Amino acid sequence: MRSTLRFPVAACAALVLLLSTPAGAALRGVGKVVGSRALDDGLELKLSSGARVRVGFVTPDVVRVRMTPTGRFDADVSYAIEGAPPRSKATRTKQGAATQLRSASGTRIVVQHAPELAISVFDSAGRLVVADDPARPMAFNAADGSVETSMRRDDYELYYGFGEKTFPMSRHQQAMVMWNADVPDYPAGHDPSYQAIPFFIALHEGRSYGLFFNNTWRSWFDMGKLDPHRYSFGAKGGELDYYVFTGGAERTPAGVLRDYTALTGRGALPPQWSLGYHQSRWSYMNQEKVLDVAQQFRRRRIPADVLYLDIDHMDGFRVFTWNAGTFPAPKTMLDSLHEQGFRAVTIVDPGIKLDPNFPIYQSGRAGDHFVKRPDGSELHEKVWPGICAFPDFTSKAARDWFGSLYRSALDLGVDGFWNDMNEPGVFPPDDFKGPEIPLGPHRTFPLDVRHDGDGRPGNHAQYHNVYGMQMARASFEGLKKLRPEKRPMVLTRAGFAGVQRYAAVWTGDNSPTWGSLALTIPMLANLSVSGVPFVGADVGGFMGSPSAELHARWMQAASLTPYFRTHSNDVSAPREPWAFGPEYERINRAAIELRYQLLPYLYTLFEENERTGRPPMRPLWFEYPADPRAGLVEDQYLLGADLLAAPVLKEGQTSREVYFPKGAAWINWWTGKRHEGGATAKVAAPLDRLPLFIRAGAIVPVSAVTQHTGEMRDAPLTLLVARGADGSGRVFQDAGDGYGYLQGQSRTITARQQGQSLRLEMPENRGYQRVSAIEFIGLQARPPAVRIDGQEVEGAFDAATRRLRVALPGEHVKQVLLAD
Ligand code: MIG
Repeated sequence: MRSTLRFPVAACAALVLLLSTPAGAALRGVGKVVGSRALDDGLELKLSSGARVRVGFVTPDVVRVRMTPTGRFDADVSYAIEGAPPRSKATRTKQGAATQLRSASGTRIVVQHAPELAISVFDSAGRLVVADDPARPMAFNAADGSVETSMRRDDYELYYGFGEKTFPMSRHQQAMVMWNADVPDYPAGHDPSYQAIPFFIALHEGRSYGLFFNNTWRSWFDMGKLDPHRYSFGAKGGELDYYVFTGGAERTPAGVLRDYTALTGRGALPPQWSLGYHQSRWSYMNQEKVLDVAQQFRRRRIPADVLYLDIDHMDGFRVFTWNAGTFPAPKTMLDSLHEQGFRAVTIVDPGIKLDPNFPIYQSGRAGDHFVKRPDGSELHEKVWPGICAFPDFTSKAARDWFGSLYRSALDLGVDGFWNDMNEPGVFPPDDFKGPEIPLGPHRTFPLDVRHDGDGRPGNHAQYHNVYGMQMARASFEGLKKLRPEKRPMVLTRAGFAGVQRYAAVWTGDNSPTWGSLALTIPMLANLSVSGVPFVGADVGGFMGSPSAELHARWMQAASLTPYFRTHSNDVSAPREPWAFGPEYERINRAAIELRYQLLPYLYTLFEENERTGRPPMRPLWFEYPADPRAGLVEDQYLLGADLLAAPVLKEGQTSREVYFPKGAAWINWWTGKRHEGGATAKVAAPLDRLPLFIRAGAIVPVSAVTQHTGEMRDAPLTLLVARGADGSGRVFQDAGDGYGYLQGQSRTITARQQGQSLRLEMPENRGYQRVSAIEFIGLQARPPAVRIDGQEVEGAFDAATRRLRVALPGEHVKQVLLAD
């Protein structure tokens, strides 16, 4: 009775509101269910407002909700997802004014039909996952196309992910906007940022779920900022289309990310060289300088794999050209780099110079590949080359055309590519009168320009957020077509959900400040749990010149981040590892050497990522969701499950507090000292050392230091065995490039320690790094005897580091025993 009374009143009020306020002001609830139709995977509902909702299962543990204000659903295609999302069978039961949908795993959706539609999701153990907030039902504004919804929030629920955000580790009680923006010199808290990924992982009482709002329009999340008892999200257009990842029975963050990346894709294994050290600056101005930098690395014995050519290598900033004055012989230069074991990456911007004599402009125009204004004229905006036209990367034809342009660079020998300015970011026009403000509308395309949308034409407001990701896709797919036997190396600044399928991501123009260094951990860790494994920040801070100390600490902090590149702007002081004098050269070399030692481990983590979605760089809570203190740690990160890095992030510090997550014990990499989990300790952090810990029980491969990855094949490998708990480890090895590994051309070494025994399984070695030694760390004292397959051997014990090193006679060894 109450509901039938209420409904007309609400409807009248809405009508009055619609009539009496300007168009665009009225947000109205979807109303109650007035009709429903069974679907294999769930239900389609007709709402009293005219909206329609579909709710059902994608997989038994993943729920999808779609709401269209118009009553018509869009074609089910999305840039975030390859192909159509799967559907999974639902069993329906009617329960009074509600319908219950049950999946094969026992996950349940309860759909309440009246007084207003309300959806809640329960996991297979019957625990509530998410529930619509009845006080703020799913709603839309028919006049401006916006959509939104709200969920009830527990006061202690934390949220992570959201792509690239400058907020603290947990984003509870933060409000965020998804709108890719060029934001040089961004301070903490500046939002939006270069990348929009409308996905988060929630964590409460040790259990997780994930939510992905698959909408490319300008969107927003309020995670309890306005009202701590609810969170809300919405967008300026499109459907309210979201997925809830329950995380299965375990409800772990890893389970959530597995399911999210099963939907939006995983980063394919990168070429091994791209995990080495990258040295960049804006710009190495001529080929002599590039070769000089390369030679210095080799002469000074500082490992490095990649050098970068920023915009000045081009002829008047025309993409895919070379400045004939400063780079007269790019092929000779690239050949010389390759001989020294270097790879080269060139920058590729989206803007194509409006120059009737520029063949790439001509072919783009002839092929009709450029973004257009509503009147059909080519969009012209100013960027580095001057006035430019811009490929419409939401058109397959334009992507194919742009991808084919990489041929000339590949033929010369360029190894990888760097997509910049693809938010897209543009300069204000010459006649711009307005104030030049950050995030001003003049910094990107006008919202009414047209995009193909792969056959679903729309304006820039709809496709802005995928422009950069589709540029990365054009690059990736073009490279794959041109060099099918190689893994493409693409780096992108802008992106959207699913960008991990195409590119590595760096966090743009950060600042040379201690605060900016500290921000790299929550930024990169949250990007990682947003499904993007290959992430890094410019070492030293892009926007100027760091002190020698800040730079050295930044090198250490970044040395175990997945993408490790030093880069700086055009007015900053030189920043090669030797630029700060001999003492800092030694310190910086040590940071890079540590990176090269751990490359086999990092590579194995990338292989794991491709199979499971678990990122190489992990926030502490990701591995320790049940430890409430782990959830807010901002200044430490895990590399895989086994290494804990606690970089120094403050000036002048030579020791720091480290929190050891509960559920494991940790052994100091440098001293062998053991720390119990669930406690904090002060540890030494001299200027030349990254505080680093290995999990007791872990087994981690460590390579001899090489000068670049091309030398690694011949470098011996040590298995570092962290004592103090049982456990296991694996090492994935393959050719380091190409796709043979998908056909079984690889091997996985496994090792397991149980009590005093270490068991090894080393499949036949078809030309990979050879395991030549075992090193035990975390020993209390020198063990009385060591036996390899029953034979007593001598080990070398270092009392200072409590490490025992045992050489292996060969890879046939099955067991190493530490006798009591
Ligand atoms: O307007 O290519 O973030 O890494 O060095 C600046 C010059 C354009 C911004 C990138 C930065 C790059 C710079 N670019």
